[in-house]
Amino acid sequence: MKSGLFVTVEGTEGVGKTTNMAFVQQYLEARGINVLRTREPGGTPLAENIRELLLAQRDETVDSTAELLLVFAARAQHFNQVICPALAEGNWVLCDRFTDATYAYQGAGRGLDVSLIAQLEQVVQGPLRPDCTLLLDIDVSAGLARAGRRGALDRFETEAQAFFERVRQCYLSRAQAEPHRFRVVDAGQSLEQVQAELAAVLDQLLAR
Ligand code: Z5A
Repeated sequence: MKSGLFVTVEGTEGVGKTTNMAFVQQYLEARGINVLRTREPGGTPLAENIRELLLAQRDETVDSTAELLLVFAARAQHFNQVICPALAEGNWVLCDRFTDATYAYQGAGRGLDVSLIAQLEQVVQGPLRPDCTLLLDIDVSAGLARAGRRGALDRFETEAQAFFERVRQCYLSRAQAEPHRFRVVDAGQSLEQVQAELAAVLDQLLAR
């Protein structure tokens, strides 16, 4: 039985998820909330192994359906071993990417059938969805420029700009379709401005 709050953070390349996740965690903990910070793909030893398989550059073409099934295999392990128990204990779970990323990357990016993703979502998660999704949004070129300064690129980061445009549009249309769940933050602003917006959203969540 879930009693904590499930908060996810999403966005395209270079939006500053890692930077801002740390801020969100500190902000909540300073207000007395127990926060379990985790990420997808990953979050357990097995799921982290699957993450390595997914991100590694390789000569072999990765079949998109194989990629999708690996994403959900990692999610099943993480969801059942980590996310659900933490929520049941009353913790807030702060997760770096979740199933919205699958709709964005495997659905819009790779062009896989959205109904297949929805079926797998139902199999793995049942009715549980995030309570709040913080969507950090940035112009794709600006985000790629930021991400490019980090060094070696993983298998996703070598995709063409058009791929990330589709990913971004998918995130924005999901946010428009579910305004009660999503909070869209303009990640092209200065870090101080981004974090001021995030703090306002967190204050609303805390007041619930
Ligand atoms: N994936 C998938 O395909 N399907 C799925 O279902 C899931 C995932 C769950 C790994 O994810 C890949 O998995 C991902 C999709 C796929 N594709 N890729 N790549 P990831 O989340 O681990 O990887 P990431 O997207 O690279 O996230 P990241 O490491 O958190 O990067 P980031 O969002 O760009 O954050 P950052 O490193 O904090 O920021 C980037 C740089 O910008 C850094 O130098 C910051 O100092 C700087 N920055 C941040 N904010 C600002 C502001 N406001 N101003 C100026 N500079 C800033």
